[in-house]
Amino acid sequence: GEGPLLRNTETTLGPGSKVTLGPAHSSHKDSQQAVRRSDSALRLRVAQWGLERGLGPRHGTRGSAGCFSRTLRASLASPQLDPLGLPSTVSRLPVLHTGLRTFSRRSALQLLPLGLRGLLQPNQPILYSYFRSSCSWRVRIALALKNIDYETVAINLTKDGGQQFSGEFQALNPMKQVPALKIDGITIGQSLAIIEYLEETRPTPRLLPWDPKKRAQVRMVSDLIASGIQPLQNLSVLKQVGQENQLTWAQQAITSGFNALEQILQSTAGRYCVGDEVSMADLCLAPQVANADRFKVDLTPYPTISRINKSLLALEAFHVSHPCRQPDTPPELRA
Ligand SMILES: N[C@@H](CCC(=O)N[C@@H](CS)C(=O)NCC(=O)O)C(=O)O
Repeated sequence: GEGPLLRNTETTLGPGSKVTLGPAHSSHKDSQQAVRRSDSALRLRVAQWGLERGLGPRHGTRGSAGCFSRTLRASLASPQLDPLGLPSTVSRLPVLHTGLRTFSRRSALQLLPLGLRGLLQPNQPILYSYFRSSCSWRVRIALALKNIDYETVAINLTKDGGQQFSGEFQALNPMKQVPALKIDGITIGQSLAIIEYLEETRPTPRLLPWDPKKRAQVRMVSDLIASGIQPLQNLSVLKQVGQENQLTWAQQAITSGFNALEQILQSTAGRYCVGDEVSMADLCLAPQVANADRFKVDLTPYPTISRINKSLLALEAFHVSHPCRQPDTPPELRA
């Protein structure tokens, strides 16, 4: 069974995503004994800790669980306790989790205690995606930030008259649009619904701020792009507009949206769209700027949009999910 330390340990996710452990370990000596007595119970506890926070099986965070375990063991064996009597490294777990994104999948798996490997059966999500689709890119960024392993099924929007129109794909997404994400036994269409689902089931790192006002601002910026700009310059609309009008149509849609967005961001932005934390709004922004580039929109009137976009493109999650680095990116567009 569990040692006294483990039985008494409660974890909660507080504001600012800090992890706090409830009843403290009675002493460092107890902690060490608990580690010796119940290393396997500790592993289970760690697995449960991760599961409660949506970091468990199918979430591509196998390495995180290993990292939690390793960190816990290391910290329990170390004399450095914080003022609450908690191993100081424990309270920094989410940071460590975030840092884990630098591990390769293979090495992350190696970190996992053997006992957990059996628990964590891979049941990988499938992303139906097109390399150039800005809405697919939004979701790819979320998956990368949250360190979720997934498989890409490419839906080529132009080949064969558009693979989104195939009966097989329509069964998955009757809107005949990418992205769609098959995850946890359901298939979800609409990029923002997908991102919010990921946020609710895999909350680390968070993409919606705790503060309701900031959260509203994140949703305002996201909706401005996802409802106010992108649909107007989407492929199906451009087809209706006709070849000769496409460029001016798309430029007009993006420009009028960006005029509003630039003004809004001047009051909401820090380093990113809302304050200094990457949020869902940023997941919408960078792909929309890429579309603006494609349609040769002059970005000089949008210094805030341009500055934020530059910061975002420097982040690993935006880099790996970029249209020029996808399994279906044609060789001539690869970078
Ligand atoms: N609101 C949807 C929009 C999806 C969408 O417009 N997808 C585009 C690519 S970014 C698409 O599949 N277009 C195919 C078409 O227009 O035929 C979302 O956010 O997921």
